[in-house]
Amino acid sequence: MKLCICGLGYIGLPTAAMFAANGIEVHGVDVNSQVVERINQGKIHIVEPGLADVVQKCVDNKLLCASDKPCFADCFIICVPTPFKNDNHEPDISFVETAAESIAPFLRKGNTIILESTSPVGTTDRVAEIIKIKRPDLKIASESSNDCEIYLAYCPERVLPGKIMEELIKNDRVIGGINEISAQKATAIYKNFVKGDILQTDAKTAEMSKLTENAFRDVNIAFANELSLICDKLNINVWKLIELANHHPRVNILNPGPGVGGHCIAVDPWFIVSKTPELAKLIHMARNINDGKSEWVEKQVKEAVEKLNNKEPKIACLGLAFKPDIDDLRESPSLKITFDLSREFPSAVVAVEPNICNLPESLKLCGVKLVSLEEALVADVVVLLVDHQEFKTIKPVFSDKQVLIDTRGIWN
Ligand code: SAJ
Repeated sequence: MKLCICGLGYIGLPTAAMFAANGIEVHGVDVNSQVVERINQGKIHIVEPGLADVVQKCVDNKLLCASDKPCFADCFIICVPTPFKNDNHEPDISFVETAAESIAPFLRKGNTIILESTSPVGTTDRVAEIIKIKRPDLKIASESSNDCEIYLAYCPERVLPGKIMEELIKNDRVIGGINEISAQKATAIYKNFVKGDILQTDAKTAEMSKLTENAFRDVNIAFANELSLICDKLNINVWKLIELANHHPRVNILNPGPGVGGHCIAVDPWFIVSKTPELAKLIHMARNINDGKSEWVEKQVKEAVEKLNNKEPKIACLGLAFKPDIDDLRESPSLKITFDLSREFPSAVVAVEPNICNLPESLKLCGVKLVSLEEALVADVVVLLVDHQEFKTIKPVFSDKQVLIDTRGIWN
């Protein structure tokens, strides 16, 4: 069997490597020529534990190669991004559409197409439409019958960044076929490395299931963030409260923080909201609560600085990544808070981020300095934004004049 995987990012590359490590010939496609070049040298362009070794071995064994164009294969997997179109959080599926168009000339009878990109409900149908237009000579899977020449299924990824290589193998997977035979064909392909259960359904339910999983986590975190505001008002430690409540056998509340970041939980719920705005009230509200939490933290810092009555206050922001122990700053609430504070208090902000060597340009331009933890801990206002291991393992003592704003509850 030969696979062609379109999109070699955070999901496409680990998936390509996993298939290749299981003896399947994989042809990866990416529009970024530097990414293609790096992979063909056996190197990787993202940080993910355990991935580099597997890619190196598979490239050496000639089971994995990359190119800017698709090729003939037995199965095509689409793992391209689905960002927002505009500030209204409308999903942009144009990369999926372009990928579908690009593989169309290479399709042959008996091929399977699998969409993995997180997508609004109906996107797999849209892929079917594109292929039908481009290849009228082939019978594409349709809902009404199992009689087809091209099989098409939706199979979302569920892996947690930082644990991708482990979770790709052990997590259960949902596979939604346009028709039953497509779900079966796609299942057979993932069985090459997935040890978890493979649960078959239709394409729309599988699309909605991916969005539901992330929206569920977003709503749970929003509940925790709302509790954190209420507890602040009532002078109750919210982390101790949640710990106690979670002792109930049917309660499992997540942790509050400075807001929700990353490319999944803060994004996917909007795909539900934009499809059914009049119905997705709770999901929409959760998004607003989580985004509002970052503004609340900024307000806390501003109030603390005002109270200091110091003409040259120093503010230290601890952590810039979107979650602990990674170097990923994408959609990070900590990065946004640090940026906003540096605009409000020019030359007053220093940052600590143990997982990066260089600050992003946006922060440098605002005069933010990357400093050591030791240097940061003497600032007038210390804002703990990410519960990195380096911070969790210490218990600093602050003077009466210093203010600590601990958004993760590790030094409270
Ligand atoms: N966060 C909190 N409190 C918590 C847990 C998380 O504030 O108790 C924040 C984090 O700090 C971070 C954000 O939420 O800013 C998201 O982090 P995360 O670890 O919850 O999730 P992601 O975005 O790294 O990965 C999620 C996972 N989805 C679920 O757990 C339902 C992962 O399994 C998905 O594959 C991934 O989204 C994806 O690609 O969709």
